[in-house]
Amino acid sequence: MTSVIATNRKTAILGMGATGLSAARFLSSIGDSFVFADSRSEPPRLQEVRDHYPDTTFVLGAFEADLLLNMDRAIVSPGISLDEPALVAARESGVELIGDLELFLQHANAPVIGITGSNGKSTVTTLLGAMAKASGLAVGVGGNLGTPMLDLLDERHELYVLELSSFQLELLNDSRGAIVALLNVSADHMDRYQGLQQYHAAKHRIFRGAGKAVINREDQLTKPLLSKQVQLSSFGLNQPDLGEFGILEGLEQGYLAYGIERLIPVADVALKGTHNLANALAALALGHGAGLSLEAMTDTLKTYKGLPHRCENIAEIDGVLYIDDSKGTNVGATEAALQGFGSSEGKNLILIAGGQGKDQDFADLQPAAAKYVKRALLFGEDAAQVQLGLQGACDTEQLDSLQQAVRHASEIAVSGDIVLLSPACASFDMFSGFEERGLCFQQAVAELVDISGGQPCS
Ligand code: UMA
Ligand code: ADP
Repeated sequence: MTSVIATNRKTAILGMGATGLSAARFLSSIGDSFVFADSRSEPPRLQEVRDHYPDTTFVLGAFEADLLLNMDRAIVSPGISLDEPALVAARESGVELIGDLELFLQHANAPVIGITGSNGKSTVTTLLGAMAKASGLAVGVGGNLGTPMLDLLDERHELYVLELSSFQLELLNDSRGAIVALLNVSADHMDRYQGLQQYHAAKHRIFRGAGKAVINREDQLTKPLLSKQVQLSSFGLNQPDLGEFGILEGLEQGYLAYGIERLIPVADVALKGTHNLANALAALALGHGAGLSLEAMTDTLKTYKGLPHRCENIAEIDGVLYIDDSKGTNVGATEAALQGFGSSEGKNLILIAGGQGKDQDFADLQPAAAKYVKRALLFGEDAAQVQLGLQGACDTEQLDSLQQAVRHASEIAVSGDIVLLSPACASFDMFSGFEERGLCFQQAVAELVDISGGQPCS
């Protein structure tokens, strides 16, 4: 932990989840006091937290509009909308609103890499973390991915790699010279934002005060509006110019390259799927910007297989491959999975999708569904919305549960097909998160293996 002097400002921590608790640990470690507030009257682990901070005031239940008016600042958890009347009133009366990211950047004593985008953040973050480790650096890896960033602060770290969500970026004003990436932008969290423009603006805050920025040259929405704002480099699946990362000699037989320098054959990259080549190139561009050796990075690409529930092969039964892409929680992610596994020789995918739709437009899946999906099996709260969006593109059917969808998929799939769970939706209507949903899929597939035989994938 960094040695810092307490500020003695009247601080409120809003939200008693992972972020709020990490902020409490951090403030306690520097001797700062704080007040906790949560809009739930009984947040989980309340008693344990009260016992841990016996002198702290807890304000529980719906936020009153004047909640923060006698505070100097509030540390706002990412799940809390800045449109909350209490936060609007606080801003108007000059109370400073910050996120854990601001606090982190104020206290980090090593270079910081920040990664955002609608999809691929966790993959690029963990891949880059592994590359940094392979380069011999003591690296802290976390953020939206899991370990809250304030828990990563450690004087021994030589580099930090952070996954950043649009929510975490909403309060960022200055990333203090961080190396940042915006991987791609497609609609997500439309239940929180007034439209794509507002979401896009939140993502673009990552460029404020950045030292270097990596963007996706095939996605215009990743380009900073003021391009002179920051030193730029780019990645893309097309041929790179000098100083850029890309692919030479085609996706099938080609190479990941830096300008005209071939770095590694596509075939040697352990991560599968076209979108993962883009992720690999983004990680190379960021690592290069941070001074990691190209050799250590390409070695990592040969072994790094990716995180669970992201296009993970589960089993092959009677020639049918079952893939768990439970982390495909928005239309952009599912579209990438359809493109990545669809066959150019005819429809080969049985898609399992549905859950909480987050006000997305599922018609955006139509072109890929029309090309690759034999039938879409839909379940969960917004199954009907997904069905409506796909109408005319492929056959669709609603099922009562994920287990039922898997069983039904096994009845209609023929050898050479792929059964793909890529829900394009959040999971919270039926599961505690995408992990539980993915495990439920895997369990249902394991039951099929027991009944029909087949091979679990290693
Ligand atoms: N709360 C309120 N009022 C509200 C909303 C929430 O009081 O209006 C309280 C809840 O009662 C709860 C606490 O705030 O006690 C939860 O805070 P939070 O929703 O900000 O969540 P944390 O537990 O702090 O977790 C957050 C991220 N969650 C969100 O952004 C919603 C976690 O990302 C992240 O791992 C964690 O910080 C550590 O950095 C999760 C996520 O779903 C995985 N992220 C979204 C995504 O990836 O799409 C953005
Ligand atoms: P995030 O952390 O942004 O949610 P992940 O790396 O966890 O991203 O991947 C989530 C899902 O997004 C994957 O399961 C896959 O369906 C899709 N995906 C991953 N990388 C990309 C990419 N570069 N472009 C589009 N979709 C992607």
